[in-house]
Amino acid sequence: MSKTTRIAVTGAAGQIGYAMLFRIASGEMLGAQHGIDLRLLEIPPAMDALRGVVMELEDCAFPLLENVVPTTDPNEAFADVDIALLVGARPRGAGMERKDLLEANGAIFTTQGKALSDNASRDVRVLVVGNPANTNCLIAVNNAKTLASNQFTAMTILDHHRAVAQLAQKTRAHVQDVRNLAIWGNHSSTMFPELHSATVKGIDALDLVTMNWYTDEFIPCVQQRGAQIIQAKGTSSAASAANAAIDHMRYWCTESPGTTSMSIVSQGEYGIESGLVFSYPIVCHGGQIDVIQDRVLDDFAQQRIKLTEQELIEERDAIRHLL
Ligand code: NAX
Repeated sequence: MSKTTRIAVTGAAGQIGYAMLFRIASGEMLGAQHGIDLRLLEIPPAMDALRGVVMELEDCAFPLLENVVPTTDPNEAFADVDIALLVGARPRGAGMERKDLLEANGAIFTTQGKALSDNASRDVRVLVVGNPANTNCLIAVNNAKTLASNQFTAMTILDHHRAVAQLAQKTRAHVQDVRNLAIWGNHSSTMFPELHSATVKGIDALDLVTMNWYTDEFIPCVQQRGAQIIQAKGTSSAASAANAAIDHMRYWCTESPGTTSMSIVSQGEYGIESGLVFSYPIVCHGGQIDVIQDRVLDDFAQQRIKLTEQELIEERDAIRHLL
């Protein structure tokens, strides 16, 4: 074992936390050479449930798991962490408007951004999963004054995986045959799953499917997949979200198997307003995230991208006082 990696997980007693922690502790995120030190953040009403999760982690006797600290204090949770997975968020309650949801989460991510800034390792990598993930990430990064913007990301790789699976099914191919697909924009129903550069077994995806399937079935399916899962099973995606978060962090720390999608703080790539947390086609190597810069986007793609950018601008404007 070469080093111990300290990993904070917020919302650790929730569904995604439960689906994620055991896989992290078994080494699936960082490999067998990293010892794991878990810092688990929850709110007071969930501490009993979290204690149960900690007992189960102990009962697995994972060889890599060196330490587990459950806490309700963000400063303690983020002390010297190398990785922070911000999963916990306030769900939309009855009668809550979108603005109220943004505001309630704003308070959480302001506090957590400051706590990361004050306490985390100077090269911490942060992934925001809790929704609205892009805008929560925007709030966290703007409140983490001592950290760099490229240390913060939000999760759109689940949407990427969903899109890859749908295209593979449609073309009767294997998911590994699908390349260069991308999710643009917000993790919301305005996201744009783009096929213009995608290939299946080296053939342009748009030569294999009809434009009608692309616009009327594929795009809405990927955009609404989370809602479809809630409708089918009564609870939201948890195992697939945990899997996506593990892949996101593994790719970032090592390299991605080709193109993937991540939301990062925009530097204005493709004309997107700088500072927004926006999902782009990404490639990771050597511990770095790079935006793929040479995509050719037709009018249809550009319109879709503008639409999702506009939603992110509106979300940002609603919480501008927190930045
Ligand atoms: P759960 O409600 O099962 O768990 C959330 C946990 O967060 C709860 O245990 C709660 O006590 C805790 N929590 C709330 N406020 C907290 C705070 N201030 N500090 C620490 N913990 C806090 O939700 P779950 O299904 O685990 O989903 C978690 C979040 O992921 C939700 O916001 C959900 O919408 C979001 N998702 C994001 C996805 C993405 O692709 N970006 C996909 C999956 C998921 O929908």
